Parts: sequence; C-alpha cells; structure tokens
Amino acid sequence: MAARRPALSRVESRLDFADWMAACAGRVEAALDATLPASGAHPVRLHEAMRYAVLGGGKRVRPLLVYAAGELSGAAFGALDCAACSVELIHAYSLVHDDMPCMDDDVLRRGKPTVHVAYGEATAMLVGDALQALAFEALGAAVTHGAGPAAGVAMIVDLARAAGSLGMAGGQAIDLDSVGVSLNQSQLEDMHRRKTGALLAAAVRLGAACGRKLSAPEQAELERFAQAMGLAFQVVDDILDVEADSATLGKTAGKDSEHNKPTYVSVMGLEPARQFAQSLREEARSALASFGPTARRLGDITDLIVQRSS
Ligand code: GRG
Repeated sequence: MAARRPALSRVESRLDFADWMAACAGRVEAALDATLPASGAHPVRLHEAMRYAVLGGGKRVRPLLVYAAGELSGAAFGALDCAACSVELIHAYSLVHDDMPCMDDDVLRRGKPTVHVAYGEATAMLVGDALQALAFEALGAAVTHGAGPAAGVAMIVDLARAAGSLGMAGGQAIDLDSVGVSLNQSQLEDMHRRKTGALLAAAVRLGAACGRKLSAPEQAELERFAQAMGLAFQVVDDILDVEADSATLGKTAGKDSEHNKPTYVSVMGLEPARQFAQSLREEARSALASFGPTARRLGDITDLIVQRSS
C-alpha cells in the first residue's frame, strides 16, 4: 500500500458527517489507486479495465462502514484503509460480473458503460477474477498496518465467507434462479441477506476487527446492527428501482420488474416496503445504543442508506 493518502486523523472524528464522508472517500480512493496496478502495467488492457471498474465512481458505502466501525474499536487508519479497499474491490468485482450478459445483462453502471461494453466480455470476466484476488492481497496488508496477524487471518476468513457460496455468490445464484418465480418474504430476505447483506455486514465486522477485540455482547450487538442495516440497504434499493430514474441511479432503473424478479416492492407493496425500511433503520440504531458516541458514524450511515435517492 503506498503512502499517498489524504489526512484523516483522530481530530477529524469531530468533523461533521458530510466532511467525514468526504475524508473517508478520499482515503479509500487514494488507497484503491495505490493498490490497483498502474494502467500502463503489462497486460495493459486488463489493468486499464480494472481501474475503469473501480476508480472514480460509486457511493463507497462499504468503505464508509469499515471506517465507521473502526471508531468502535479504536482501529488504526492504515489497517482500515486495507479493509476498506478489500471490501470495495469485492463489491466492484461483483458489479462487473453481475452486469455481464450471462447474468443481469446491463449496459450502464456508475453512470458509465459497463465493463463488458467498454472492454469486451472476456476482459470483464478477468477483471472480476483479478479484483477478487486483489481484494485478499489488500486485506492481508492490514496485518502490517496495525491489525496484527490473528485479526488479519480472521478477517480474511470472514471476507471469504461473505463473498463465497454461502454469502454473496450464493445469493446471486438464488437471484438467478428466482426470475419469474414467486418468493415469499422470508425467501426474499434469505436471498438478500446473502447477496447484498453478507458483504455489507462483513464491512462492519472488518472495520471493528482492525482495532481492539470487542467483547462477546458488543460483537452480538454489532452483528444485530449489521444485519438490520444490510437488509435496509436492499429494501431501499428495491424501492429506488421503482421510484428513481436511470440518470439518478447511474444504472438502469426498473430492471427488476422488467426481468420479472421478486422484490420487496413486488412482495409487500411500495408503502409497506417503505415502512419496513424505517423499522429496520430503528432496529439498526437501537443495536448501536450500547456503544455510545463511538457509534455515531454508523448511525449516520444507516440514516443515509435509508434516506438515499441513488
Ligand atoms: C456476481 C458473485 C456476483 C454477485 C453479484 C452485488 C451483486 C451480487 C449484484 C448487484 C446487483 C444489484 C444491483 C444488487 C442490489 C444491491 C446493490 C449491491 C447495489 C449496488 O451497490 P451500491 O448501490 O453501488 O452500493 P455503488 O455503485 O454505489 O457502489
């Protein structure tokens, strides 16, 4: 990991939320830039496409969760940069593969042509493969940036499980099988806890794991927070797919109904889905109560997730 990073010191834990988010976004952007091979590195086309997929776009919600959770455990920023990079690289890989014709078949992502449109399908597949491998390399670097070897190994196992067949990849498999199928709410929840929730929850656990070891009750409350927040993210995503336009989302709106996919809106209706998102927000916030002011950023991010418009 290279040294070029915008400053974000303990003093900045007093920044207001917008400034704090901008500082975190700057940190992770610089860390991603330094972690990705240079665009001129051989093989040039693959490295250009990897950088195209990752840099200069996205809300960076998962890195924000890493930095915010790090405040609970007093984690070192060097370790948090590594963890933030790793979850964003896994997320970016999943979007590249999800957009491919064999999956969701989309042409627009983060306001730009998708990777397979810009670089071809074979390169897009390799971009995802290489980003996934790079994510674990980045996370391994947390060991020498303040996390230590035991936490480093535990984090690698945690991220691997969240991204794998029992987590995100498995959720994607269920999603692909659910086209045109009527799911009940508990089946829908199971799919989304894996497909979207597992990586969001891992971001929270990884951020906390970069610092002091949390007690068992603290870990349980953090997990309760992570599960509620992760599900809220997906419920809101389903609402936005119906309500927002493609320009605002930076991806094609209305895809779920077009593809006849079950969503919280199709299963519950729009207004009940809105109320469900609010109740998940309250559940997430109540799980943070015992952490006091160190959980302030996690609470702010939860509000942002539920109130976002893109
Ligand atoms: C291909 C193994 C594999 C998994 C793909 C994440 C995923 C699984 C597919 C993405 C499909 C999708 C649109 C899911 C809804 C929730 C979601 C992950 C939205 C995109 O995340 P944001 O809103 O995107 O954080 P940005 O671009 O802001 O990072």
